[in-house]
Amino acid sequence: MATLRAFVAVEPPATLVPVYQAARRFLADLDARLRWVRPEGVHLTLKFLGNVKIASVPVILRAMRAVAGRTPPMALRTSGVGAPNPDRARVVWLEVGGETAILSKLQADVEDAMFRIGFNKEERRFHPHLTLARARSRAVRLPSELTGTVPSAHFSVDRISLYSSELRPGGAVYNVLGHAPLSRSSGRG
Ligand code: 2AM
Repeated sequence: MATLRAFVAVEPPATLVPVYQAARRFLADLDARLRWVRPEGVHLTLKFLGNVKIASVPVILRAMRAVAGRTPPMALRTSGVGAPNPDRARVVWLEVGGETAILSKLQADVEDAMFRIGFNKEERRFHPHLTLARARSRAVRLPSELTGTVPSAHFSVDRISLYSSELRPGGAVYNVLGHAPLSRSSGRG
């Protein structure tokens, strides 16, 4: 049966481009050792699904819409360049701040909804981030003065998206398969 590699994520904000460019300038010395995500491909992953049957896409979207329909929109911002392990970084990301309590609840609800339709639970703790680049081969050491070196991008999130990911030699190519709108009438007050 035909499958595709899929994940659930928040789309990149348009306000990200100058921040992305500033991060890239800031890490210019490491450029040869990093493979940068295309700016339009940057996303905030909520749930990596792996290979899914194409026939399951409507089921996944229905489950996403049920969760999104009881989640309010939220205001987020990027808050500096970072990495899980800055001394031996395999990925470089932008930290995400703002209304992350709503985001974390959304991520946990997506995780539960996907588990109920047959996907495995993610073992790793959720850490809100936007991956900008990955090390080409060996891990890189990031400069120590990371925070405050790039401006913040402020953005509001009013939907989540189901993406497909096609692995190509030049890097993954992402396509949006469908959206699930967050509900203004849910949550807050
Ligand atoms: P990240 O960059 O936010 O960490 C699409 O492939 C996205 O799913 C990636 O950008 C990555 O998110 C996440 N991802 C990829 N492979 C994964 C895996 N094996 N397990 C968990 N998440 C993965």
